Amino acid sequence: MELFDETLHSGVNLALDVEEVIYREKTDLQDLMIFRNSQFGLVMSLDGAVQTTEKDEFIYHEMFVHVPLLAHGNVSRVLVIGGGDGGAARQLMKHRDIAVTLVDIDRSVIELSRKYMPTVSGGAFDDPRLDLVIADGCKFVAETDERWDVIIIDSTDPHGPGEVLYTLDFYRDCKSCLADGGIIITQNGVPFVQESELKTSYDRLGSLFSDVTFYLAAIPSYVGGVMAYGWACDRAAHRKVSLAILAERYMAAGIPTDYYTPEVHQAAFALPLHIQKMLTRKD
Ligand code: AG3
Repeated sequence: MELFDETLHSGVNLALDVEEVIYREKTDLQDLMIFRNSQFGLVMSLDGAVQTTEKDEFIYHEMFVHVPLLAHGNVSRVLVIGGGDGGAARQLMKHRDIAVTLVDIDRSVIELSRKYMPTVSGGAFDDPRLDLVIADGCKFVAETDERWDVIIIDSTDPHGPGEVLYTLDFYRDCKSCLADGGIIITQNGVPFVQESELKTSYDRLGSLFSDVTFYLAAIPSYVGGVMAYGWACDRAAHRKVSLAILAERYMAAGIPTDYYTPEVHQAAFALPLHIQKMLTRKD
């Protein structure tokens, strides 16, 4: 059987059985593959790195979306940068009274995800509350005059085309299109194997925002342990919302989930000491 061999991190490879290749294409922008694996179901990879799998995407996307939305408590507009598979968009559509702008650079990711992995986006791209923009996310945030309550940066890792989505300039432009009290959430890699990425994001976001931290979730197809989401805002109260209030908001929102609970939300911000020690700011 063919083996998918992810070589994203030096010295550690993730090998997945390829039961069937569903689609493979090298686009102008990236090398995309969709294949079937017995544990993860359908898997989408970009440039040799697992992006989304049918079986565990709910963990990644629920924590990406419901944590900032329920922490904030009054979100009406969300900007997603990347996220062309539609997984974050599907979670966002569970919330009432929401308008989403999704900006992805590669239309083929969206089309292929809709076609071959339809459960990931679950109809989000047909929802009138979603405004799809095919554009470079960096350019988009630099040029727009609009404002959003939450910005979700659902990027690839900081190598190749995704690298610009980790720069100080990009974070600064994102900040300038945040509404008052808004929150930015980033995909910040697996700290055990991507320590320098974590430190760099902490320094960059920390130079722009007063409340910067990370929260964690284990995504089985992202090798190396728990993954970190970056959290940046200027309103510390969002992070200190009580369990009772989170539970109230969760009930009121009426969102079906399989990973997220208010307790998991709170606990995700507890950082093990070795990760806290990575976060020493140099400014
Ligand atoms: N965003 C996260 C990709 C992380 C890849 N890292 C890895 N395989 N260890 C992908 C987009 C999902 N919506």
